[in-house]
Amino acid sequence: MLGIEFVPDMPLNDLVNHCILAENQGFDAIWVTDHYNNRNVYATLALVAEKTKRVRLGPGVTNAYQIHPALTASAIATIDNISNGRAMLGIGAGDRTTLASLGIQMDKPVEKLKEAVEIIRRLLTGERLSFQGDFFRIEGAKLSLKCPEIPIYIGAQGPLMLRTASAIGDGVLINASHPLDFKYAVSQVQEGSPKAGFDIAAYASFSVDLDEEKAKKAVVPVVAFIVAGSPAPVLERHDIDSTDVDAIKSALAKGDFRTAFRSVTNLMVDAFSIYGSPDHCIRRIKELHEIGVTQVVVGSPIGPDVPTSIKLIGEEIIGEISF
Ligand code: F42
Repeated sequence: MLGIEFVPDMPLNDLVNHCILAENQGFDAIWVTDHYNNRNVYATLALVAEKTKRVRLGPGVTNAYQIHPALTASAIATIDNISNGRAMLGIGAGDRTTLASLGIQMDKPVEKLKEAVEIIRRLLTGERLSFQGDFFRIEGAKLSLKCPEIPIYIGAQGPLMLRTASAIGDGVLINASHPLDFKYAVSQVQEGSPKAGFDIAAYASFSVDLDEEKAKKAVVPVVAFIVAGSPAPVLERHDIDSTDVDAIKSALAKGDFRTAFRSVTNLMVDAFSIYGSPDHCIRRIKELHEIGVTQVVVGSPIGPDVPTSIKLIGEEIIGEISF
């Protein structure tokens, strides 16, 4: 399965046009990111649902710190209604920096997510729910619509979250691009005894163009931010030198993007993105599939020119992917 990620930081007309193009080019799924500073994820999804016919769609990913699970259940059920049953829900811990900027502390993310997912699932079945958890207390809540079939995907990178995703989810969205990271992640997911048909999605930073250098240039800024936010074990897995990482972090902290982007090494670009010609991207996607990945989500930046890259994926890549 091939999905695509859009960040609603652009005029919605543009985003919707990209989605229509992606659907016409044969993509199976559209994931819209959720950050309060961008256009609202459900308003965006409602518009995309209206203008598309076949693709599955959902937030990739929302969280239970900013939005109560009952509201998430109601919002995704509404998207399911508008799209005639095409909704999927991506939910994760939430972005630590974004939460901090709203004064929200991310305590016990795994336990909180488990409660949230249970509440969402039960409300989506139409149950009148009373629930006494450590984080949420609910007395006789009931939705006026029910959609028990909506698949729930968990955004996960850490070992505990990956194992939890396979225990409570229908799929997992793993923010990574390199086979080494997926060898590790898939082993963790398998430890959690995933149900049959569990979808392991690679939420990858992706840039495709006929000109490899152009593809690389487009992905470097994204990689700089990924490197700056990656935990030490992930950087060590790729033999990335901590002094190289510090150079990027301090430049980003000063707002010196030129220096930050110039400090991104080839090793970093290879570790944290899938980029280059269609043939190279096909090889990488196949490698991930051999490890156990069942959906690749083409994530930011997609390419130096988004519509051109979507067409290139439709014309040259999708036909070569058999899962
Ligand atoms: N975040 C957003 O805010 N918006 C997005 O649109 C978004 C998209 C997205 C897509 C794919 C994806 O994989 C992630 C995405 N994210 C997005 C980020 C997401 O919200 C999370 O920040 C990210 O997935 C967190 O990754 P993580 O699996 O590493 O989990 C964190 C919380 C972590 O530290 N996990 C550790 C682990 O091993 O899994 C363990 C944490 C732990 O042990 N917690 C315990 C507990 O109960 O939670 C106890 C600790 C305590 O507090 O005492």
